[in-house]
Amino acid sequence: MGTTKFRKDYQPLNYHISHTDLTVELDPHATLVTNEMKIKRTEHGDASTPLVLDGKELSFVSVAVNGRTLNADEYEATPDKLIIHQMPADCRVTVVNKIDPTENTSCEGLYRSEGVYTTQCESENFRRITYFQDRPDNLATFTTTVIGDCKANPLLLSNGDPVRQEVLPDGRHKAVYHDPNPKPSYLFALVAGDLRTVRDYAFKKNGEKVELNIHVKGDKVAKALHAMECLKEAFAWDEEKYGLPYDLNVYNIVGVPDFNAGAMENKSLNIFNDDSLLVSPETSTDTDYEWIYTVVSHEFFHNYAGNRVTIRNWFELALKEGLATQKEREFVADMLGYTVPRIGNVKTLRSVQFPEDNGPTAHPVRNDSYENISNFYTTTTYYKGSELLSMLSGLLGQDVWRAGVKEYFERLDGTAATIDEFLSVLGDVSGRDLTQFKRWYEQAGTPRLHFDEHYDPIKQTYTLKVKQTCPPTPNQVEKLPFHIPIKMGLLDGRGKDIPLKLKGERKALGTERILELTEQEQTFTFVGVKEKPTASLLRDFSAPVIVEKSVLNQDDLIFLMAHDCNQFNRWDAAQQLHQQIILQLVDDIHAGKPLRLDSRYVGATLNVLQDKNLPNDLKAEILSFPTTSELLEKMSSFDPDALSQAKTFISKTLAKAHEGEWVKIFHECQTDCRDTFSPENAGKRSLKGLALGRLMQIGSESDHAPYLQWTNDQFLRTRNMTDRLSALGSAFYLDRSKVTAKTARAADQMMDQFYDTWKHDPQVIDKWLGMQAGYDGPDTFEHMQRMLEHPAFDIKNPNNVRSLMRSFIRGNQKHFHNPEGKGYAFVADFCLALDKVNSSMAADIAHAMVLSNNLDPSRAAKRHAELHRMNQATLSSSLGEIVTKGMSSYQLPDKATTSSTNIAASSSRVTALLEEAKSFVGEDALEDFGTTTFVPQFAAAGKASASSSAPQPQRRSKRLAQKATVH
Ligand code: HT7
Ligand code: ZN
Repeated sequence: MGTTKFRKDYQPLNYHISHTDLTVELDPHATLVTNEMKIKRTEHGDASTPLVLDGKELSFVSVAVNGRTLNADEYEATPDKLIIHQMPADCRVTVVNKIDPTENTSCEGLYRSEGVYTTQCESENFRRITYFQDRPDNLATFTTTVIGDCKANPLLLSNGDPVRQEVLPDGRHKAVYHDPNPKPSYLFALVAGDLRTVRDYAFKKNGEKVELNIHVKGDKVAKALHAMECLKEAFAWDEEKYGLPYDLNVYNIVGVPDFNAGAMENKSLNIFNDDSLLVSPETSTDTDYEWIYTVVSHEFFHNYAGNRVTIRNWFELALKEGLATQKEREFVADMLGYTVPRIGNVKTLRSVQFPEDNGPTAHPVRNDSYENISNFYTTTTYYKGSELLSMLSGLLGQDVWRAGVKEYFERLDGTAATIDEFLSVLGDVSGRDLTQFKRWYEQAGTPRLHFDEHYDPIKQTYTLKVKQTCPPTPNQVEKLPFHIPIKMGLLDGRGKDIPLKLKGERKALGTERILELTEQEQTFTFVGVKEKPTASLLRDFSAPVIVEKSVLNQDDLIFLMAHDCNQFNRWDAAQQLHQQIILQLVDDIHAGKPLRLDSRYVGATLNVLQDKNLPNDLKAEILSFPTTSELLEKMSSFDPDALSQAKTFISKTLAKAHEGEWVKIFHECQTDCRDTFSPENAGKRSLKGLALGRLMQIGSESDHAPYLQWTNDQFLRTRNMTDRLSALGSAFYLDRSKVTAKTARAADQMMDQFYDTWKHDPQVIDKWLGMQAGYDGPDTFEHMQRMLEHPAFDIKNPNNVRSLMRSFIRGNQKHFHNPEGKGYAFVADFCLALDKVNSSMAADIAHAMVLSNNLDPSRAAKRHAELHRMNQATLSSSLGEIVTKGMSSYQLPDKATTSSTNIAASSSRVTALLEEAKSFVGEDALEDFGTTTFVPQFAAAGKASASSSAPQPQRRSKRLAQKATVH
């Protein structure tokens, strides 16, 4: 385990590296790095202060100061540190070292991916390339010379604008780049390889032209066109909405197949995981298309949020990540619609971030301590961080919010900023005191709300009492009240919003407003309320809270599901209802009672199915059940088998009850242009996929139903990957012990055929691996073992690992939580092997393994035993930290109080946050295939909305409407 670092211990730099001249002579096994730094002592150091440079696994060659090579007694060099004892106040330090990019399988520092040299330096991996003050507050300009073989590496790239290119006499060539914007080392990037370029241009408002390049392997060029369109949209949007024009002449994106995350925002040279960049209708789902909007824009928005204004230290990580995520969400809403992507965000919060906030590794959005920074890329940092900014935007109003953000970038341009500074600028611009709001950054844990209501028909008043609490989290027992915005409305008996006038106000302020809860307990009294209303609270999920006590009974939920003008709350009412019904069924299973569904519930879902005004994608979301992860966290006795049984029962019963409607939908939602992406087509395919999944529930019981045939036909005939996968999943995810032999055979045949057709395309094969991970049969573990040994699976490829293993843990909970602990043992063995290859990915998988918060004592003991076994081995520090935290959450049975409180979740790491959703395939797909299978269950994005009331995709401006060219 590393040592703990504390925010309070931050020390400013003793020396400042202001410029770096870096020469990288590429060689597969012995790349030579020459790093000449201009260094000045700051006011914090003196003549006796040594210069301490970070390194990691470097082969030191030499060091010189002002051109004089130092003697061995003048410095200390190890693979991980370089210390120079006597430093002049102002000098040039030249360090030479060697690295081996081919043997580097960590996907950190400089490594090779499919023969292409590439880098990943965030957080602390520039030190894997050369010795440096590898911390975000050392801002330096960079001139980078890349030297490589002309044939193998015709394209040489680094940050900034190209300065010159030259062919050398020995068959190599060199390219020089200069980045004029001082930047921290984590934003450094270098790429060299044989890549083709998709080129286009964007124009700033002032008429300046910017070259946009996407560089990929030759056979992938066509798949990069959608990303180019997204980039152009993001480029124009940021200048239009926030007044932030791009600041260099070139913007490069490179796609590589081996990458630990979704993408990286290196200044003017973004590096992307192929899977977050490349799409085609034949090989990609609608969610993949939507995902590209998310990731491309996220990285683009970092150009200001993190690059122009960076962060003082890693404790401030949420400053840049929260902001990039918040802007990406605004952008996606403008491009694809608001409600359904918002639903995706909330599912992620509830399935992953809330458990994390509830466990032993819970941390405030602005963390105060950490051991391993790479374990700090959590859903709390990104998604809760972004929620805080959405709340601010709601409280200040969008115009003031945007003006405040712009002012922040202007005032702090070229500096390494803090969350305090950000809030102070927003406070200045808005004139609001944000002192209490800052507690959201300082206090971990998810606040709980208790609502009570009282209607007085005589006085015609409606009183809403709200109480907030927040459970203790590590090192934070007492919590002060949060500033919680509660967006709300009140519905009359016909489902119309009534005017809202609080006691003491002169007139009603519209029919929707934000109540600001700032006390522990507060009462809001509305006057002039002529009938008892139904409260629609926390519209659009206006604050990341858990409602522990609601004012709504099942009739109210059914009413809101049908009438709430806030589409998000229609979905949320349905989710609460599904959840209550499912958890009741689980109780009935435990009590041995016969299972049945309440006719009001069956009727309410029929109404949704038949509602002509609901957009297809939203309909599919409303009719889908909460995720298994979310439900497992809420079960009083943890029982994935019973939960699976209850979910199967409910979806089969509803399918039978509404068979005719589902059949109608299946036919109505056939898309005309089946192979293209558009929000409208995506909505249709989403609902059609759900229809097929539900119908196959019926079809799997009898060989006479036509649905297996429909599934087969759709699978064989479609040219669209969403349709192909929804057909495949509808058959493959069925519980093998319950289906006819014909269905099982057909499912296996489709899987084999899918592999044969697509084995040349790694992106599609990742989908196949993800589906294999959802297999539900008596031989699941043998099946998973076969997959690990399959030629399609390579442990060195992070996408393969995520597709197979994370999908198994997250999407196949029934088998992952096998009562004998086989799932935990299987994952533990895998993590031990992976740790030797890629420790960040090993930590990521282990993180998923320890996430669940609510295991029964027997499973908790089995998981603990596996973590203990892992801990006996020599682990990397990142995996070690997760394992130790996972173990710390376990209390020995004699100390345990109840099954739900003795085990706390451990979820400190989401290495591949942006990528996470992409590989998720699993059990939830069983009944919700069309909707949830490829919706990012654990990441920010959701499905596009085809809603007519949702903002429509912006028209592409003429100046961006030209076609990309290939070079
Ligand atoms: N800022 C980037 C984070 C990132 C990362 C973190 C840990 C390990 C590998 C990584 N690759 C990229 C990505 C982003 O948030 O945009
Ligand atoms: Zn980011």
